[in-house]
Amino acid sequence: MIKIGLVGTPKSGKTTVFNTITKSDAEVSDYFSENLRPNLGIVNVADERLDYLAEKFNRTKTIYATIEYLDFVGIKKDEAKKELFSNQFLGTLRTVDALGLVVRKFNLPGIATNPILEIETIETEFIFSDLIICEKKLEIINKNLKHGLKSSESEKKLIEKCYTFLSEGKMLKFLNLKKEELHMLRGFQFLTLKSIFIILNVSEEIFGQNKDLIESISEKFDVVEIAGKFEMELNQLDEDDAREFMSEMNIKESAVKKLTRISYESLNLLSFFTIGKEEVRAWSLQNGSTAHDAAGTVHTDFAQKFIRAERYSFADFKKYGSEKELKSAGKFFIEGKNYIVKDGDIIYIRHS
Ligand SMILES: Nc1nc2c(ncn2[C@@H]2O[C@H](COP(=O)(O)OP(=O)(O)O)[C@@H](O)[C@H]2O)c(=O)[nH]1
Ligand SMILES: [Mg+2]
Repeated sequence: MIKIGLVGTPKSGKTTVFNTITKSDAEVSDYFSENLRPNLGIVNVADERLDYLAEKFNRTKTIYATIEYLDFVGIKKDEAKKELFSNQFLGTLRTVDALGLVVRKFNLPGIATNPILEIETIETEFIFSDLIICEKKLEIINKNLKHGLKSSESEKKLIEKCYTFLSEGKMLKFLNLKKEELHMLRGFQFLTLKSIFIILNVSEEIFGQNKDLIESISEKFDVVEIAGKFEMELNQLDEDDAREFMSEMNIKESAVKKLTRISYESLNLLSFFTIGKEEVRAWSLQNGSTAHDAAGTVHTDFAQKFIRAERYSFADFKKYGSEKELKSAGKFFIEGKNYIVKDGDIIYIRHS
């Protein structure tokens, strides 16, 4: 399951956004912002294609792909520098797949809004946090060298390169590291290597009026604009009423849909489907993955005992209507381990 961490400065509306998309009612208050454990919520990835398949195959269960959201405590300026991030906070934060940075563009009494500064603050904290890791690693390497213990020269060089880049105030994701280098760095779980996107949280009165700001943010990051509090309040209403309020405010896509889309985009994910005896199911997979990877996603055993994958595309299924018709049209394919899975593939894994 994909894990998205909601991060940001205190009172940027992280918990409000969390409540909006998970339809929960975690407390939005100062008290809870002292709570170190993040709020957790799981959200289905809506997909009309899967609904269509459930109906056509007459399956009683529809299992959507899911995203887990973690709503973290606010990050204050200089916290990382002073090594004030708790181990628990950092430990959990480092396990997420992508970071959704919630930025405030609504008024709070006595605090001005400055979205660009908020983004820079969090960037700086993450850079510091990674810098400290590099520093500690280099210390260990140098100490080992002094004691005549050899350590990998290429690793030392790589960490030094990262250290220098971070010292210049830049996130590692912009260093254009090679695949092997990324592999070597995997264990460090650097925050600035993670996918990161911006959730611009605005008050409903100014929704849709932030084009310039969004443009300047998007020079560096993917960004979505949502009216977090407004949409949270809509959770109390039934769907038709909520839709009407949304269209009055000219909000065309719900926050949860936007976040799903941007999560998939920034993690470069696709969806494939399986048709079981009782259920249709959607799975998420990184673009460029193979049929063997897909088998492993469904079940570790299926990857080990992989024989072949039978597959057809959703678009073809819609056109031809049945597996039989797909076969006679030559649109039902038998694939080996190395087949590159496409978005919308319907796959059956044959295994021993
Ligand atoms: N006007 C407005 N207020 C918001 C919005 N989102 C959050 N708030 C308010 O901002 C305060 C902090 O929100 P909270 O979600 O607890 O922020 P967190 O500290 O980032 O988790 C609360 O009083 C919220 O009601 C929004 O989109 N518009
Ligand atoms: Mg909060």
